[in-house]
Amino acid sequence: MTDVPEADRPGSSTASHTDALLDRLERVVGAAHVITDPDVRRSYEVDWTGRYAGEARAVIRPASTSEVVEILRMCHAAGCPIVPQGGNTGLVGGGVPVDEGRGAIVMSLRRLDRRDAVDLVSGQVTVGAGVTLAALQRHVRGAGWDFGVDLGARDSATVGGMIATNAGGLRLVRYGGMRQQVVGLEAVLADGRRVERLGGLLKDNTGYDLAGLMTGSEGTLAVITRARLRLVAPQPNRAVAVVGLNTLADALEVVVALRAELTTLDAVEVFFADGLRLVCERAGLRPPFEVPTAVYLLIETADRPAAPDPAHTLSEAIARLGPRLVVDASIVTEPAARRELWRLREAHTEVINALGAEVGAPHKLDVTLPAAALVDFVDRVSDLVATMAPSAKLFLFGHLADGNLHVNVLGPDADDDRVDDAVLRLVVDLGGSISAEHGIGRAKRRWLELDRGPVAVEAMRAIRRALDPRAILNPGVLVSPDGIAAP
Ligand code: FAD
Ligand code: 2HG
Ligand code: ZN
Repeated sequence: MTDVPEADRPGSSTASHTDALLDRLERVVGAAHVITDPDVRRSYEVDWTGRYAGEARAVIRPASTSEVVEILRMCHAAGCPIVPQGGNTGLVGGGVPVDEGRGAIVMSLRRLDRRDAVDLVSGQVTVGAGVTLAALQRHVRGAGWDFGVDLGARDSATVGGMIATNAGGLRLVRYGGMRQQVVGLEAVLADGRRVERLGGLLKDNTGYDLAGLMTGSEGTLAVITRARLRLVAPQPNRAVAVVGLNTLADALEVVVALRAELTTLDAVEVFFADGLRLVCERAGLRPPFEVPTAVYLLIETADRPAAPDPAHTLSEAIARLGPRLVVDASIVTEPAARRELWRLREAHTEVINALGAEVGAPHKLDVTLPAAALVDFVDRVSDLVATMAPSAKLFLFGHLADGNLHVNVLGPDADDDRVDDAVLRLVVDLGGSISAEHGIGRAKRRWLELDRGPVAVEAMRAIRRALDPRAILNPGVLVSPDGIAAP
């Protein structure tokens, strides 16, 4: 233990001691933005799936970088853990306080929602960490640009959270993930010192890439307060197809062929018959074909306004694949029809969560496999779950062009991770990654070393120790704080 002033330790013997830090924090952000009422705190304390929950000493809601600086200075001096939180849509339990044991404060960054004018010359924009993805999209589209990352949680997920998790999403095949969009950052270190590089320089070889390091750091290295983001040209000429296939191997053949043929591929998503059935039942959607198929691909192409008819180009490409591969296909261009097809894929997460509310929260395993191992993985993961947890339900879907599958298992208790262990070991054995896009959080910390090896994990720990020696930033997340002098 390092020297935490007695007066600032939560659970100290007198109530006034417990409140001293909160009193000082109230002077920084105003009493209305230090939330201690358990009913109001609750939505900040439970993760989106309901699998991870804890109790915060308070929720604090700063409105500016300078307030974040002051809060961190005080919490650092007091040795009080901070859990940074954006939209709380993360799926690995990294944004909620669980078993901290040190009275963590949740710092919600949502009020950092400033949007600067789009820089039309560079095609970049600077925004606050609390801006939601949907608000960012509206903002930049209004200025004739678009943002390269999109995901189903767009109405709540924030830019800060997306950078902290290095979110991937639905358009990675074309534009890359968050790391590829971040041109610069402003962030506040654990002790309240601010680092900033928001000039938007595309060429900038001046030492370690701090923005790159913060991207994917899951709130363990700094609190991200602002970001400079690269924008992309809008591609409004869109077509969406759902293609029915017999096997995953056929689907992979289709992906290879379409990638070679179409330069306009925006998304290539996969789902399976049982997931589609659940989505149709629970979200009231219509299946795309009269006769179900085993595997479905959702494909979107997007081009500039003057480009040739996208539906024609896509349907010709699908027709060339032939009946050996394609069992059925439906192609649409109208926005409402496109949204309807997209719902078949995007609704998977919410209907699985709704089922989870009845049978127990889903175990969400977001993994990447090398393309050559995907078919083997799907066969083996199905056998594995059927053998280890015969009454469990398994749903698979994901971003096929990226080799990224979302393995959702419903049935095992929240703290029974035997199936998780077996699935993640299989992933590593097949040369994959235990986290494709959601991060490690609390959910996968146990398996980080299995995936990355002891040397890489020790290097991560050393970086963490250097930037946050008192381990106040998200202590239970990503890499074990062992070896760090904990307050
Ligand atoms: P939170 O959940 O609040 O936090 C996530 C992590 O980031 C935590 O560790 C937190 O401590 C840290 N953090 C948050 N803000 C900051 C900050 N300002 N500074 C430092 N650390 C911070 N993810 C994908 O990658 N691809 C998808 O396609 C996708 N689809 C989704 C669909 C649905 C319906 C849902 C519910 C989730 C989906 N997600 C997806 C997961 C989630 O939306 C992303 O992980 C997202 O990036 C989280 O953003 P957030 O603002 O909600 O972060
Ligand atoms: C998606 O691709 C998200 O829809 C969520 O990454 C995945 O629910 C999941 O497992
Ligand atoms: Zn995903």
